[in-house]
Amino acid sequence: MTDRLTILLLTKNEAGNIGPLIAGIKRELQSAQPVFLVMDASSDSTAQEAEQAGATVISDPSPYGVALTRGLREADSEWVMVLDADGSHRPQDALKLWQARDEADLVVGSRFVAGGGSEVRGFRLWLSRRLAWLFSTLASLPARDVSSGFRLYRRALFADASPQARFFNVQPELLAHAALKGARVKEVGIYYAPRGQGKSKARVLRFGLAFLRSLWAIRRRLKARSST
Ligand SMILES: Nc1nc2c(ncn2[C@@H]2O[C@H](COP(=O)(O)OP(=O)(O)O)[C@@H](O)[C@H]2O)c(=O)[nH]1
Ligand SMILES: [Mg+2]
Repeated sequence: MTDRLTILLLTKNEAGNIGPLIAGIKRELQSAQPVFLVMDASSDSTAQEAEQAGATVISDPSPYGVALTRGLREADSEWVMVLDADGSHRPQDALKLWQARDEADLVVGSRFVAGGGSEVRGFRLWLSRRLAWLFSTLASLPARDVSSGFRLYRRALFADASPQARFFNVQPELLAHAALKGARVKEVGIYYAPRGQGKSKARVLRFGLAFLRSLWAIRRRLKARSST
């Protein structure tokens, strides 16, 4: 079967990173024969590089969260794997997520469980840990690394997700969607490397506030569910 797995990549100026990433995943996931879908918001040659590597490219200038939700709808395979296209997420970990899918509806690649780690230290790691702590204290989500963008989704349970989140705060919102649907969630350790070419698009203040807004909305939704 060739349409079992779609690799969904969100890109904003990842020329130099996207080609080697697709080649690496093809190698590691050879037996799954994945198809590649790229939601591209770039002004560089990312789209051409992705097409040359064999991906279908949809040009969409939307922010990350909006593009991710659209990608989950556009893919039509049983499973959709999403990972960053900047070299931070490694093809060998993609195989780990794929192999963990039995009896799961969502597999989350996590820096904060056994076998996981991060080469990126300092403020960004501190912030991810604080977010993980805040969400686990104030909203009981089914994974610890709430902001991780490395995931394998059983599409049938997520194609109808319509999170309000526009940025990276879409990650905890999709975990809340999983919780509300009773989806089975597994976390597996992944190693987070520094990005390859180019610059991060994260904006700490803007995205931090968006995460806090999501936290409150998620708390309300999960509480309303548990009191019914
Ligand atoms: N389609 C799309 N992709 C984006 C956007 N912002 C970031 N990305 C991609 O999302 C992934 C993670 O973004 P990145 O800048 O590395 O964020 P960081 O890892 O938090 O620093 C990368 O593959 C980016 O190219 C966006 O607005 N639209
Ligand atoms: Mg990155």
